[in-house]
Amino acid sequence: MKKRNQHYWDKILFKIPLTNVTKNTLSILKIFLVGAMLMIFNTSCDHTTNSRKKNTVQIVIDSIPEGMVWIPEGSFYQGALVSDTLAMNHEKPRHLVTIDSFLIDVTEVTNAQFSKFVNETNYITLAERPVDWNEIKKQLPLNTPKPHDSLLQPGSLVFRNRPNGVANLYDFSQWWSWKTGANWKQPQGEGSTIVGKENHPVVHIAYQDALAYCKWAGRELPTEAQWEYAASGGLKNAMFPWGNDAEILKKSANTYTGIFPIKNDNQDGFTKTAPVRSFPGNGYGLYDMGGNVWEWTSDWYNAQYYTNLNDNIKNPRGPSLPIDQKAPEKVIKGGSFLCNATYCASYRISSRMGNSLDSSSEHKGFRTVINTKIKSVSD
Ligand SMILES: [Ca+2]
Ligand SMILES: [Ca+2]
Repeated sequence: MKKRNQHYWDKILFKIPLTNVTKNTLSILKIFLVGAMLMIFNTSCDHTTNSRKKNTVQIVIDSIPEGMVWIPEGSFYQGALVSDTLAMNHEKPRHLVTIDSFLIDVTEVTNAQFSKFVNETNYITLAERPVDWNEIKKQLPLNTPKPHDSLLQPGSLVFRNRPNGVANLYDFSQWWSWKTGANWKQPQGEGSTIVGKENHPVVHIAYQDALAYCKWAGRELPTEAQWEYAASGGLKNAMFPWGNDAEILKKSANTYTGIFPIKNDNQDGFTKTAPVRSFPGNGYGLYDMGGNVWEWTSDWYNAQYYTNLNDNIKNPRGPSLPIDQKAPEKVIKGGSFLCNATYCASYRISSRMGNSLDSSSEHKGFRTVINTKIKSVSD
């Protein structure tokens, strides 16, 4: 499948000056493309559906694969602490969850790891794929005009500081730019490179890219509950992966220090991604659960999901459907190098955000899990 979908059209609708086509025409295009995307998505996400069923039975393995740690079964409270003044409504109410044991990557998937996958499979990420107009127009009204070629080039979203300030902190298009040529191998667009960044997290990863890697590696994406349980590192009532001390943020996670999005003062040592393991691990030995790059989970996003849950649920896997099936979103967790307390304190464990499936950007990656029981952890 070589198609660009919703986020591509979001970009040309809202980010790129319209030339040969009118905005209204593009709006119509978008509506039809979202519908088409849904059909495509229903096929491409069979893995998710299957894993939902399959995951009720854990596999048994003999030893822990390199680069993973075993998270013991247990119970925890998912969602925001009552004392968390930064929490949003969709993080509430806090509810008791029981989780089976599983294995999770110690770090975000790195460029080196993703390179190995690509070298073995020749996989092409969504951000690298050109828009195939001949394919897309089959799903559009007859005689829909072809957009200008400049709007059909592969690319992704790249952050830019706005030293002159912004009108508000709601309109993210003020600091995101659609950049032709931006992808996991060229994180900042044409001319940039990952040479020397082999140990940085891979970025510009859309949901289906993460799934493709998981399939190749024999892994899955974590559920939101698994991710949150792992992020706590075994701590009870912790707001952050390192505890409750917000004052040690710059020593604990790669975020945006300074005045977002005007000036990054670089107090934590990194303006973009940091090599994984640059900051201390949490209680389970997991790195960058707060900050560095956002991480995909397998759960559909629904802002009301927690309000409908019973307490003490076991192995929750999120809503059965996205809240908006025309614009389906998955939950991403942990925040990124662009998080800042004044704007997006998503390095908090309970923080969550919905992200459209085909949206990629330079601050979004993933890590994987294996749902497993181990014969003997001491083997
Ligand atoms: Ca930083
Ligand atoms: Ca992270």
